[in-house]
Amino acid sequence: MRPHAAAPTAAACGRLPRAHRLAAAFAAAGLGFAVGCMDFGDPVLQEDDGPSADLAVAKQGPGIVSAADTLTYLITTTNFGPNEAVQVRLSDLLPAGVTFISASRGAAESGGAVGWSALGALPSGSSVVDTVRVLAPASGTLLNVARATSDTRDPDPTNNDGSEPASRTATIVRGADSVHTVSFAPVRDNTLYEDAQGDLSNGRGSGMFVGTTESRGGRARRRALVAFAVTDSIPAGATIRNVQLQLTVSRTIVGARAVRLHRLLADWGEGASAAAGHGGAGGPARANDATWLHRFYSSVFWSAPGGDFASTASAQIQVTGNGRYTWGSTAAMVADVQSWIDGPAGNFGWIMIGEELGSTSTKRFETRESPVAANRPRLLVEFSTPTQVATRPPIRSADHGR
Ligand SMILES: [Ca+2]
Ligand SMILES: [Ca+2]
Repeated sequence: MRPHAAAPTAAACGRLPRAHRLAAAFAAAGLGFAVGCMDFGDPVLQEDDGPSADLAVAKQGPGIVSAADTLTYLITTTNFGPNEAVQVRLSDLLPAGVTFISASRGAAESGGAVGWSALGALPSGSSVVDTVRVLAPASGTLLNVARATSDTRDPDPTNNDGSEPASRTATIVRGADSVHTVSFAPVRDNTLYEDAQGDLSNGRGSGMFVGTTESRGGRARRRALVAFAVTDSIPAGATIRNVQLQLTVSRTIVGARAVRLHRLLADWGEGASAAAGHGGAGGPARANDATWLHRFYSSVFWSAPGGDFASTASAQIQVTGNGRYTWGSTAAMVADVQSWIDGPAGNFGWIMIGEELGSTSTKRFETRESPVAANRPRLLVEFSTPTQVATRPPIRSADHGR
């Protein structure tokens, strides 16, 4: 008694081109049971050579799986007649790297191939469906090929010798995430100097200023801007995991003061301005400089003087004397950088805001123009990307009309 013994299906398989009959049998096939397909209309010529049976093998498997997933392959062996096929032997050459788990009809694996015991006979118009379960490796593209032979003469071996696309499946294994860390220098940095005329900036200066200072006889605020081209080294689709901003204080006359980062909401520029001396008073703004009033001097303005930024700070630390300081990683900084990867058009960097309500609080940070490279701002980002397996290997695309 064969567990695969086929019953004719209601689907009318006869008088269809063979490719369609195969598809019909295939579509009707479910996991672990057999289907039949009877009464073909187009005879295969075999006048003088005795009985013949055209076996065909079709294969199904998942197109993509994750590392260590279980894959189930479905193999349909069909006899397109005209006679029964005797001693039908099926084998499945497993892809390198997979681990065999089990197969239908108790078939065993040996030397990387699964071999089924011969069927005594497969009637014309019948199909048998077999399954193979394996464990996927960590990565790679898995090409699996099935073949069937019979002691009955096969007028067309090409549809069951494993060479046809229908008898082959390719599965891409999506591996575990890979993690990368990259470091960025700013693409621009500048200082907004509070000033009624909006004509002060320091685009080319080696310092940028944060906090409140005494200027022109009154207190005035300073805010620093810094932006990084994160999409230069982080691909679309990456997941940001950790973000740290490092800056060096090179001058201050006060003790610990809080300095916050806020995500900027509008673009801004760095022109050719350069402040004299230590830079604390700013210099004449030049074309495309950011100022307290301008995003791009002298014709493009912030919506609000002092910059357009998210109201909630992304990070805040206490800054004391000269030295290197690190903001983050915080969930908000990670979200900021993720948003710049997902939508590069919205990447305007951060504004740094100090304590602006009390007494003098100014801190001078080194810019990307600092003569000392180690003192320049750095952004460190750790991200992960799904491991990409290149492409499926070329599989014969010609169908040979079958
Ligand atoms: Ca054949
Ligand atoms: Ca600059």
